[in-house]
Amino acid sequence: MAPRKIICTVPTYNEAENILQLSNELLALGPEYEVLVVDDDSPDGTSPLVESAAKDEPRLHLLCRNTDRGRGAAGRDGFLKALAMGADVVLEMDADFSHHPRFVPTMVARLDQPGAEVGLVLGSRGVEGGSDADRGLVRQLVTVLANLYIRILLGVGVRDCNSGFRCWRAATLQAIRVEDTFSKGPAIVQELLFKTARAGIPIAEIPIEFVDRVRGESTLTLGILVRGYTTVLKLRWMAITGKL
Ligand SMILES: Nc1nc2c(ncn2[C@@H]2O[C@H](COP(=O)(O)OP(=O)(O)O)[C@@H](O)[C@H]2O)c(=O)[nH]1
Ligand SMILES: [Mg+2]
Repeated sequence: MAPRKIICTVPTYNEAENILQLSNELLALGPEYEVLVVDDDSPDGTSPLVESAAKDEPRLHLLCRNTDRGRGAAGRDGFLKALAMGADVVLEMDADFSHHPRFVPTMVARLDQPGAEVGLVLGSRGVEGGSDADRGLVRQLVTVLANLYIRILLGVGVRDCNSGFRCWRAATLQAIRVEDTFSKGPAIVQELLFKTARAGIPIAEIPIEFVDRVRGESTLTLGILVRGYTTVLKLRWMAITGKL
């Protein structure tokens, strides 16, 4: 197989307790792996921590952002930088070990599988062998309904529409014009999924075991969740009116 560059992009906000261990585990997957941390100048000093570790590790990179804070904007900038660095494959994942590095090689390998070529691989809780964090019944119901809502509204066939653990062929990010991404928050996950499906690019799902974060705090709030669901409506509307 031709040598290639696999860049794992990790958006961070206050992940000083997780980021170095995560990047070490990712870099240990093989010499073709690089890590790009996209930090929004976290008050807990995530950026200086990564900057200092990167001095001794040429495969570790930091993109520190000072304006336009948000999971979506950071995700977009991470993708753009990874493309500019010459990545062939780009991963996106959370810093909190909810998305475990041990699943990454299987996701990357799925891109190489012979047969119908896929352009995006999802780390999925919704396919056989995958599992979600141990949550109460209400949370599980919300997840099922949210996936149903997105699948119906956006007409995408995948089981885990909200997974932020993804492996992209660089060509897919270019084809969907990732530079035009407008979601500032976590709704970027649905926006890019929709754009990929609409472009007719085949998507595969690989089962993962999703666990809740152990260290640090989630930035997810009810407000962010609701905004995400209105973005899904907006995406549908844009598609209907030909603005997408
Ligand atoms: N750069 C950046 N990263 C963020 C922001 N908000 C969340 N993140 C990161 O995005 C990932 C997912 O966020 P998390 O708080 O774990 O959300 P949850 O998994 O939905 O509870 C984590 O790696 C966070 O550090 C942000 O505003 N900017
Ligand atoms: Mg998380």
